[in-house]
Amino acid sequence: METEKLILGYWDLRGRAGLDRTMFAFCGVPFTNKFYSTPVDWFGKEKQEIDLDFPNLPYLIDGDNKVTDSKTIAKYIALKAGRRDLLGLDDDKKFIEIDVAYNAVNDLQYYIIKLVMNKNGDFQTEKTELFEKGAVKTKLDSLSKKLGENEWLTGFASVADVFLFEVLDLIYDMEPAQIENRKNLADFRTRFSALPQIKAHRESEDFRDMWFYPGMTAWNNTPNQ
Ligand SMILES: N[C@@H](CCC(=O)N[C@@H](CS)C(=O)NCC(=O)O)C(=O)O
Repeated sequence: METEKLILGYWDLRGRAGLDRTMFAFCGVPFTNKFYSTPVDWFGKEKQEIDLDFPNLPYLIDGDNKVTDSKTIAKYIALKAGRRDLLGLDDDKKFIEIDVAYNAVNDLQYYIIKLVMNKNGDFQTEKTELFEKGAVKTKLDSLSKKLGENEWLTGFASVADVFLFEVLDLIYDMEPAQIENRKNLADFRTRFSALPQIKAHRESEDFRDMWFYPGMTAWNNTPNQ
């Protein structure tokens, strides 16, 4: 019987590791956060010394298994939990459908991260463009259409739903109307966050609600900023 908890290394915030923490909670896999509070904590020494093929944050350590990339870590957690169904591994068609949806959500996250990382750009103008006419609008509309009246994005629970929740929650914190105006996405977000294991996680010490470090991005957790 394994007793050692999996270790998730990341900054002391939500960021990209939110997906993995939510996935741990969704699958009921215990884990320990290893927080890096300052750049020097990670870049100073540990990044050079840690035994990872591609040193980065987040990383996951499970005994001899060492994994990087937030999206791959989420898949590893599903496997660890014996939830191959969450990856569609029981059916080729499902596997592809989930992966397409997972990557669509990844695109959405990419647009938002790119926007907030551009500290010296015209944040308000770029945000309005992206949200009202650009790539964020298009992708949210497609995700809303794909979800339709279903409970889950592809019709059955998958890793794509966990990622969708994370990114919808980020957009909600940034611009609540973007989610509120798409009723099925708003209902999905409410439903997912009310799942007992997700609610418990969000009230636990493992949860972080700060998306980015203040001062390092064009946006921090204030709605409509
Ligand atoms: N594709 C990677 C991107 C990882 C990444 O960009 N990590 C950022 C934080 S979100 C970082 O600060 N990495 C530390 C480093 O570059 O060593 C993932 O999704 O995990």
